[in-house]
Amino acid sequence: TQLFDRIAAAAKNYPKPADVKFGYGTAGFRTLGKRLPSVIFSVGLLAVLRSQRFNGKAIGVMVTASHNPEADNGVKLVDPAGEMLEQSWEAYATTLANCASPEELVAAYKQLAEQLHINIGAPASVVYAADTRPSSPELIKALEAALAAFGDHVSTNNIGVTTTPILHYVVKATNDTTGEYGVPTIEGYQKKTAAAFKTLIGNRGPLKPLPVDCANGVGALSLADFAKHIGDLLPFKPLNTQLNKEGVLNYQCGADYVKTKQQLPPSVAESGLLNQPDNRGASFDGDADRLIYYYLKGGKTFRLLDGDKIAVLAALFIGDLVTRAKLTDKIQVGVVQTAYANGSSTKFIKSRNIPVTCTATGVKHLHHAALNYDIGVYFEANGHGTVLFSDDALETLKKTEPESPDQDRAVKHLIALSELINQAVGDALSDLLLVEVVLAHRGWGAEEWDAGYEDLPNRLVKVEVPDRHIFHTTDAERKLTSPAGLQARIDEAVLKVEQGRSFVRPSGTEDCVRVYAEAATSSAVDTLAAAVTDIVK
Ligand code: 16G
Ligand code: ZN
Repeated sequence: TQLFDRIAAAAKNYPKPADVKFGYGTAGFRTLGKRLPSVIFSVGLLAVLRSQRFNGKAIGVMVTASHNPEADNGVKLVDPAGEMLEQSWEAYATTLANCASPEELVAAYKQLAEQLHINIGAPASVVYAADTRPSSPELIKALEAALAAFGDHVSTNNIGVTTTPILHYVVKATNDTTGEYGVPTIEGYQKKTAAAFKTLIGNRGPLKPLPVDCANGVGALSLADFAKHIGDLLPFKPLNTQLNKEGVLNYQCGADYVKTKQQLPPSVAESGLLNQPDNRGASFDGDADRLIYYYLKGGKTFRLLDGDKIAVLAALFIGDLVTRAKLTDKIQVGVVQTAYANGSSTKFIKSRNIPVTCTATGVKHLHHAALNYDIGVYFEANGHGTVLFSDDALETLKKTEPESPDQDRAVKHLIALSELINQAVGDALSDLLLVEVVLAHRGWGAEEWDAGYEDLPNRLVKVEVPDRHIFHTTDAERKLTSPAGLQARIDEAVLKVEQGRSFVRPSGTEDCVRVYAEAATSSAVDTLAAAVTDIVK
């Protein structure tokens, strides 16, 4: 009861704003930063319970709102293996966050512990970090106030201001009792990644300078840090690195800007760094878990190299390495996409005999499906993704006794790739290094990378509807089951255009439904998108 008193006393400093209903969605809690202190406090309590549920393994708490505007903030929980919080616990997070008073919060917390048979006096461990948002320090204080209420039996590790994927890495490394995954610090991450990168580049460096738009976010810090570990092997030209200036985070820059607007950030255009034909550039989002590449074809025309292009580049390269390692019968490489993946990319991957799985939108769904392959490449078109190596695949690689120098190199490169690529979550920095490794090995520039397949013209339309909750989907969100009759009408519209494909799903992050359409020509896709939008309205 002393514990409950301490929690209640601390919670008094973090009253829940009235008239707000919080929900733990696909990306955790996310709203205006100033509304969030009470939410973060409740997340601290839940993190402790979650850790106790795993006998004291470390749980991660990341304070970030990714690509959202600067005034927003958010929080996500990270499970022991470095993955997103298990879905069944999202409802518990929502329950605690919506308690109207300290008394209600304590009662809900107590009830939850009883229901889950968790001993609230057991040891727990929480690792946390924040991005560069101005509201983050206040929110971290709220988190610490919740953790402090538990006293000594909760150990905490504040890793400071860093990227979302580095926090995931530290959680995974902290809980890895074999010690093989890596040293559980930011520096451990940087060193491990740099060592793998050097192995993979070998004598192919130094690479051409690479402009990187850091969205004026925390990626600028980790990029600068990382650069120190690799010397001039890959000279970065960092852009949008202003971390102390108000109002610039994600503003007219970053991966989300580029993907949504399908154009260069003005700052990147003005830098002139992309004007030489074949110079590639990259953009991170605000917490550096999303990556988009691009270039100007012939020094002029903007060309997007998005998550689909990265998935294709990575999957084909890894597939070739597996062949050269003579392990095609033991290691299956597969790709996981969502319905937003361009149809051309899916067709292209299948034409190379690589299996493709389609899942619902949201990282946790892709991540889960990727675990079914020995090496699972997963990317959302928006640039979030990674490559997962199963324990079996790693074991097979380590056991292989190569019979030729080429086989030996292929095996070593696959092992180094598993160390380069963040095994916990999508990571803009490690994905960028993956892209650079493949381009260096292939001897390709952006244009050759882009040449594999041509995207079908596509449109994404946001439609405001009176109630998005009446929209239900099936088949990885590719078909509507309700409202009744809508899907049949969409099917009809699709049949009217060449190479047509369209689907409708309720957004998980905004109050709207999204219409996606693609077709053989730009005018056909306009027609299709307009027709489906009309059907939905
Ligand atoms: C969230 C998801 C992202 C997805 C997006 C779709 C995570 C960490 N993030 O931001 O993967 O692409 O939602 O948004 O899972 P929507 O539901 O509004 O279309
Ligand atoms: Zn992000």
